[in-house]
Amino acid sequence: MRRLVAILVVLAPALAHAGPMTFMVSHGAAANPITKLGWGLLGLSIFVGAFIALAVLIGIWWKRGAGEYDARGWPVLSHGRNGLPWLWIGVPVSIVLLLLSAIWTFYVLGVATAAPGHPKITVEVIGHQWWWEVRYSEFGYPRRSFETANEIHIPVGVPVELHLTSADVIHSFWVPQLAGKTDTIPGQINHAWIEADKPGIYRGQCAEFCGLQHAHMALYVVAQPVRRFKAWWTHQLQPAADQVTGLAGEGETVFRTRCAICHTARGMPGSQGKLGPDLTHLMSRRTIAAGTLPNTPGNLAAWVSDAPAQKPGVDMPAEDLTGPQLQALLAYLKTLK
Ligand code: HEC
Ligand SMILES: [Cu+2]
Repeated sequence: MRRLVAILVVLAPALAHAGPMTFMVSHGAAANPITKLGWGLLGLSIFVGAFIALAVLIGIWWKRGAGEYDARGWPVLSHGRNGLPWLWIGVPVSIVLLLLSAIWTFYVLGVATAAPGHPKITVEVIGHQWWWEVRYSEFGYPRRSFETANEIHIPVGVPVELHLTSADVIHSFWVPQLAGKTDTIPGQINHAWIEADKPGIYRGQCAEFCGLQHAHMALYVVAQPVRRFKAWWTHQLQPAADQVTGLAGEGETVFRTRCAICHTARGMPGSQGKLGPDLTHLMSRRTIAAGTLPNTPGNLAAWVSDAPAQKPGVDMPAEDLTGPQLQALLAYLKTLK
């Protein structure tokens, strides 16, 4: 009993809302039908398994030796009074249960793929080895847009349409509490939608093996009340701070020469690199390197000086920066709020 309580205490956060990644509890209209289906089919399977086990046990203990036997002592399949009625009941019941499960599954597939009505917000998500590029753009004119990485903000209670594709190999976008899996395939745009019914941070993960660092390709969906989401949006639209001076100014020069070839700090001339994540608002993100490290000054320094040590195989090279260069660079990165 005490052990059971201990297990429940350990499991509790997984069952509570917006804890670690879990497919057992969902938090939005796109994921709820899938979760219900999952529990429903699990319940049905348990029931059928238990029923069959029970029938077998009854057959063994209760009707043991009750059938007819041939000359060699082998049982003769009974078509008599006992066997046939069960056949007539068992086959239709199985057919009906399987058909209902199939119909339920197809219904859920339909709900899970088709967004309700016209989405107010569309977000482009592009899988890379091994991070997620996220692009937002405004409807209307002028059509301003911004990019971020590994962190998707959405307003609570609003369906958000996702346009999913990949820059290299096939990945799969999966935030189990908010939606089912959708593959990201190079040269093809797949549509999916997510909606969160509660504010919270929902973890997601690439769900299609995509190379060495597949396990380090996480993302977070941050669901916020509409007002806070709008504030975030307005902030993200702003370019990187210009006019940085002092140590950060020196760091900007290092950034321009060593990093800008792969990274963008929007607004900084000559920084339009596309190979790595957009860093314009790097400091507003909770993690770096696709959920691999919390975004702390120490982790940032470790990452910038030797990224492959943190994530072997990554496309970002180890930079042989001098101590002062690294300090200046970090001071500059801190201005990317
Ligand atoms: C050859 C291209 C390349 C160069 C040069 C490069 N990076 Fe990167 N960088 C990447 C890639 C690719 C990633 C994504 C790695 C991942 O998460 O798997 C990345 C990730 C990052 C991240 C984490 C961003 C996030 O939101 O997860 C930071 C910070 C960063 N780089 C800073 C720098 C700095 C500073 C420099 C210059 C010293 C630099 N990079 C040079 C390619 C590059
Ligand atoms: Cu992947």
